[in-house]
Amino acid sequence: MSNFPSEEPVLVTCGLPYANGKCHIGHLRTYVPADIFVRALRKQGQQAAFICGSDAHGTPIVVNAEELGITPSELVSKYHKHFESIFRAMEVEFSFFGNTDSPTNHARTNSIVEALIERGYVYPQVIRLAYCPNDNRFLPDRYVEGICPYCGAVARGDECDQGCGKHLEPGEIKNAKCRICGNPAEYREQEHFFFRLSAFSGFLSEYLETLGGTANAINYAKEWARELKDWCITRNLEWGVRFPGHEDLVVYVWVDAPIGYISFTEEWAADGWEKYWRQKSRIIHFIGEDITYHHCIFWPAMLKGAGYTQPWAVVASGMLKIDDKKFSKSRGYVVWVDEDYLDHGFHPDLLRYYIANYTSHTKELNFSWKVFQDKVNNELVGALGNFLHRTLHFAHKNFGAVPEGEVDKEIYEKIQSTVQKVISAFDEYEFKKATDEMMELAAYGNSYFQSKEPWQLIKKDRGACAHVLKNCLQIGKALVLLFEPVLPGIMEKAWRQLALAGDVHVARLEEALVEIPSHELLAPEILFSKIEDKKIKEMEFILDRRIKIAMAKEKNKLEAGKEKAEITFEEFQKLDIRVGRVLSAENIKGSDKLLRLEVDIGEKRQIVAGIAKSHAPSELVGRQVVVLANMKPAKLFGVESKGMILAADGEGAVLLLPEKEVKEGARVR
Ligand code: B3M
Ligand code: ZN
Repeated sequence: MSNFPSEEPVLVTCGLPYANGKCHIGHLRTYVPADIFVRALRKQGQQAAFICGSDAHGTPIVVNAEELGITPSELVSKYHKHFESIFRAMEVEFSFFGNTDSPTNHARTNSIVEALIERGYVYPQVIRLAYCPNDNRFLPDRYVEGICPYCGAVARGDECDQGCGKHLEPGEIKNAKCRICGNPAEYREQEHFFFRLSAFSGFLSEYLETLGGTANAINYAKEWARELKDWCITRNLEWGVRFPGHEDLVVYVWVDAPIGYISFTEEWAADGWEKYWRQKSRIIHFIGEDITYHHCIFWPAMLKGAGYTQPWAVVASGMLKIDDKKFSKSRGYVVWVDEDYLDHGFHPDLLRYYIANYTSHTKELNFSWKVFQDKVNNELVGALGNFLHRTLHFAHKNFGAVPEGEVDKEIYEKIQSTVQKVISAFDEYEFKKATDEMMELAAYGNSYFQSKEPWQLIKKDRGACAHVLKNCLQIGKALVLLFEPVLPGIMEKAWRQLALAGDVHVARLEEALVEIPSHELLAPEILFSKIEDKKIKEMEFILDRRIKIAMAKEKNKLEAGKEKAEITFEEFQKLDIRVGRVLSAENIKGSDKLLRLEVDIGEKRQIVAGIAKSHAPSELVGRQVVVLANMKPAKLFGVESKGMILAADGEGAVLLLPEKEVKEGARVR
């Protein structure tokens, strides 16, 4: 028995992307499977609303806007548009894509917070908060950096993002430093407001027994529900939803962000939203597993407290890796959906398939261009594309139409059992299993075609050959219906090539068992093409270069940040710095960085300098340079070096020059 269609209305949501940066594959790990799931529901005759929107508030937005010198609202509007257009391009089709700064969300948040206050679930308390005496302000969430009190990792504000992943309450972080000026923070007292999460411990323990979704979310949540701390739900910020009655406070972003799910439903269906949020319904949240606590603990408690319907399932995706390294924008391990994928002409469906099929939804997904190429070439081109194309091509060439005649019972049974397995895999949010089953039907089709040898049969028995092709075309129809949720764009083309009427996105899965009608066929076009090695090399080069640039930046930042200890004038006087003139220069064999120079510094010196990447030997000869003459001699690549050429960090090494020519050997002091 399948879970769908159900009597209760179904609402699927995706975690709201912060509107503060571009969309990368890490985001898609949640959005693509959610979109596949919704399309699969519709294929089973289940109506479903699909809701998402930009997360416009909180310090992730404010800090980034401040760094860019624009207003939070400008930042949000820029990235809101960006996400909308990427989702459209990736065929992630939300019923509604809202913005948490909308008047509806302000109003809904107010009404929920007021309900919680009225019911006694919110109380004031004076707490100690990080405060920067230099910038004269409190330091909420991402404005502060320090050490996680639970695991000792470097953490920011409200989250131990590099270590244990715990949510951190204001004031909890150790060794707090201001992120604006870098100075140590002080602690100051102020009144804030708390949500009485601890009062929901009993409710949550029971609720989590019934909550559906993936085990990675539910099991963790059950552990956490045993011991709950109240949550501080107010912040000292200008940008956000005002806390009722307090002009200087806004609500914590994790209050108004999930409420966005409700207000977007309201904006989408003004009269219809209550059937999802006030009555029995199936609310299914797709999220990244790092925000499980917010969705399985905090959010259901808030909904319960304010009298709203709680989620029916929480589906948490595992994290993303790039080339087996932890995903990291700052370290360059990132694949941007526009500039690294769509802009290179890759079809969105290929990446959708990769995301669905690489591994189970709850496991870590590794993205590498090589594996991407293999999966596209072997599975989409080699199995699915091959079957559809050879079938269509052969049928068109020899019959010009879908042949008349019956489809074998055995073929229907195979299709039927595949459909069943795919549906039960979707019921368990097992997108890999579902797509593996679909691919298995393509493989079955290929071996059926191969074993029947229609290219021989056509010469001997045209009728028998037509029968084989009819069976293949029926399998083709089933494949297109099955794959539509995963490959909506390409399956739309295939549907037309099969001369099928109506809209493939609306057609139901049960039609897979309805005989394909004998329409005329047009010459089929190629549906999937192989990705060349050259293209993959290019993509790997782009990723590699980004990682290298990020590493260099990181190194420079570290070095720039290192304050050197003071020295005395006597210590400075120990340096023998002189102006010299380059007499000769040449590359050193075996090294692409080093040059061997002969420099006149009042005496002739041989110096090895690491400047080959930025300077050709010929452009150096005759130039004046500045040399540290009493550098301890060293051997580099077997060449002795007595002295060091001075240069500034910049684009490569930037050599120092005296303001005007001086005599060789002139001292620098
Ligand atoms: N904006 C993004 C994240 O932490 C955050 C999600 C909100 S969902 C209500 O993944
Ligand atoms: Zn930690």
